[in-house]
Amino acid sequence: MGIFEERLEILTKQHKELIERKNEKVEGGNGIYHRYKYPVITGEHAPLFWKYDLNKDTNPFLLERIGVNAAFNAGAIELNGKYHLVVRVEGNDRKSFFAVAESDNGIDNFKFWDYPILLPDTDLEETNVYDMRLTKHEDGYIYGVFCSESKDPEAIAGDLSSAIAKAGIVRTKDLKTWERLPNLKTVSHQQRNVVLHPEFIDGKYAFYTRPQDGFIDTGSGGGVCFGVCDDITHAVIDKETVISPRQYHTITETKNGAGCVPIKTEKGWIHIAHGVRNTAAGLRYVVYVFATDLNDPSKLIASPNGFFIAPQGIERTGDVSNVVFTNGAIVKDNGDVYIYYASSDTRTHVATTTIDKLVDYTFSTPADPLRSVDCVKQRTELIRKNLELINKK
Ligand code: BGC
Ligand code: BMA
Repeated sequence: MGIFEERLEILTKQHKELIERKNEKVEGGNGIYHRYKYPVITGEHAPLFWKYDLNKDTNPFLLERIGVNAAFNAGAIELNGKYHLVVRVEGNDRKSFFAVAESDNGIDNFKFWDYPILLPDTDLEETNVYDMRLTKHEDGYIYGVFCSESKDPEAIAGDLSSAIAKAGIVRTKDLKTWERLPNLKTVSHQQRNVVLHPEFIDGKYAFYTRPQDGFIDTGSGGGVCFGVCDDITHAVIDKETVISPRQYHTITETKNGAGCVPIKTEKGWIHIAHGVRNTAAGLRYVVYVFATDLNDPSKLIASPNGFFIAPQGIERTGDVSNVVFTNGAIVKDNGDVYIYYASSDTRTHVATTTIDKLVDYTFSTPADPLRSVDCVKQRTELIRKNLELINKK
């Protein structure tokens, strides 16, 4: 066997083993959700025919030609009984694109469809796209809202990093044919982490936004906002109201942003979002939860303290270390919940829970008392009650 055939055999075997590997639930944990032993999607899951020229005449050594670096920040949706992720795939060239990966059980055997999504090219300045949220809207469409990034035309000479982030909007019925709508317009010129609410609010489309002054700096942006628009085909939001604020010395101090499409429960809309704080080692991203009123999703009604998911073990390390981020969850009719979260801008994991546990977590976890002294009082109260119970026995 020549070098080409030998390599093809090894690579094919390794890829098949990875795709078919059974995942294992990690027992124990905090009771709120279960983690799994293996990530569900990684750059290695990309088919060989995405990366290699498989023609021996033009690639005699079977060298990789167009590498895939990472697979993370996936939107998620159940369609035809199957679990679908619209994954942010990043090439070795740092450009991201979207690709659908599908699984029968949501925890393993995720397989990419043959072709990535080719978005309609409506803006020649658009350089990168990422982090799609998939909303099954009551108007009958599945919407994808994502970040469309271009270089800031006003950046001073030599500044190659300043950029403009906008919310791109596409819609589909089958994840195969995508219609692109004009980008969302808001007062803020920077928008990342925008999510479309699944229901009409007083007959209008409603969005969760995150106004920012700069590309990285939130500046005067107060946190995750809520805003409505009349026409999704020319979406304009005139007024954004803060619903989950940034706060000093909390997990949302530097910035925060909506994540999954809010989950409707008997007690309110449950939002799974991300919060960021700055540290000497760079930004730390965690996932947190809040709830808003069923009839008025702009009204905050519950704020469990601290983070819901923070990076652990291998999750701490990657291209952008110390990051967990989520923009997709699937809720089954039987109440099972699959939360897809990515770690360190590198790979995608799943955490599973149920609606009942999520509701209990959201509405029975005490809020952050905001000051050390009050946190001690809060914990002391828990300890006192527990010791009373224990000593009674
Ligand atoms: C990256 C994103 C990141 C953003 C802000 C973009 O260029 O692609 O992953 O969230 O910058 O740091
Ligand atoms: C952001 C997000 C993500 C990313 C995170 C950490 O602002 O939009 O794309 O996971 O930064 O780099």
